[in-house]
Amino acid sequence: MSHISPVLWQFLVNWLKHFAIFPPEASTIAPYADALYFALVGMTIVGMLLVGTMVTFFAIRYRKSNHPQAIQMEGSTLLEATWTLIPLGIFLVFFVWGAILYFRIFNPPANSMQVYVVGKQWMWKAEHPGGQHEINALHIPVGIPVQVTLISQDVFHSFSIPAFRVKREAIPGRYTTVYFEATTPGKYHLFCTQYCGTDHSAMIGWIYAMRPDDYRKWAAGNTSGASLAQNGERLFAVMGCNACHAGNSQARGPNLYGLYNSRIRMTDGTTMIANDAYLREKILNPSLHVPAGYVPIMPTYQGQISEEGLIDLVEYIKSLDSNYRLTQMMNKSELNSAQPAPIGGANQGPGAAPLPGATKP
Ligand code: HEC
Ligand SMILES: [Cu+2]
Repeated sequence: MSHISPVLWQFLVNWLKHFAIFPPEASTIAPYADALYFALVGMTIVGMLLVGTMVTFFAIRYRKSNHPQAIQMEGSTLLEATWTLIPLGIFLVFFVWGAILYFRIFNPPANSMQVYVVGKQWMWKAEHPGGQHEINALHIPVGIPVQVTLISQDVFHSFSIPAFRVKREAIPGRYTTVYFEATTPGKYHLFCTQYCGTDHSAMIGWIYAMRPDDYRKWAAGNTSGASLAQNGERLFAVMGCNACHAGNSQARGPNLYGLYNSRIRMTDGTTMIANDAYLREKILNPSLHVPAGYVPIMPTYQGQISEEGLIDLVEYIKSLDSNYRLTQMMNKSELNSAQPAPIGGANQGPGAAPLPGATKP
């Protein structure tokens, strides 16, 4: 190989060594995604060899010198049924397999740790509910499911962590979520995989998957002093929301306590779940969906508040819900024990004093 330039050779060796095509499997779903991927590749290779061999074999066997006169064949139902039903069966196997994987990927456990990520030209801004802010970096604990709520402040971006086999669009004006559970501590690439302008290729960050203990230390040392909910509470007062949402009998707007994830009946008779998207939409476009029994007097805050501010407000309104608080506290107590406690069995930890009336969802 001496005729290859040594630089190129070094590059190739390094590239292969670091599995540039196949990043490490560092999340719980990575092996499942890879299994499906390799099965599809394997099946494609088998199909290619089968067809290729047959084409070559028949081309030689029935070449013109052997068979100068072509013979007209009529159809064979058995043959046609065979080559229809066998591939159909194979494709259905992959359909079901893919569907099962899809549900696994798109159904985060209810007690997932929440993180918000705002994409903008050209950076990723991550915000932890505890008030840790990061740019082009995201610290997470291993062994705990993490749900990232994504939004873009300008154009489409795509949040992709190859080592975790996850990718989700960050869309302007809409929350999307992606969830993963890291298995191996380490530093992994975060890419934007949607062309988003001049510096798209520089929109790269790092995921730091840490042992829960290390993560706790990092989180304690990097807090900005105020949690997102506390920032939100401040905004709630500054923007005058509490003038109408004070939660007392004179208030002109609905009480927001316990609102999160509840089912709201609208004036037009439909119902909606008060999820993150609903809360955000309500602040920007209040007259779009009006809860039954209220007059649409809430002003719009469009253009007066950044995506980060909206996240703070949403997180504040979420914190008014005792179920949400409880699940987030369960995560904290999981983090406090050196060994990640099994999901659902973690609410005996010191930080998880039971809330009055709180039930596990
Ligand atoms: C002028 C009074 C007023 C102000 C100020 C106001 N709201 Fe509202 N809000 C209302 C009313 C009335 C409703 C119910 C009717 C509607 O949806 O328009 C409502 C509905 C809501 C809802 C949906 C509640 C539900 O039960 O579905 C949310 C969430 C909300 N407001 C948040 C806010 C936030 C956050 C702010 C500040 C940025 C704010 N509001 C400012 C009056 C107000
Ligand atoms: Cu981008």
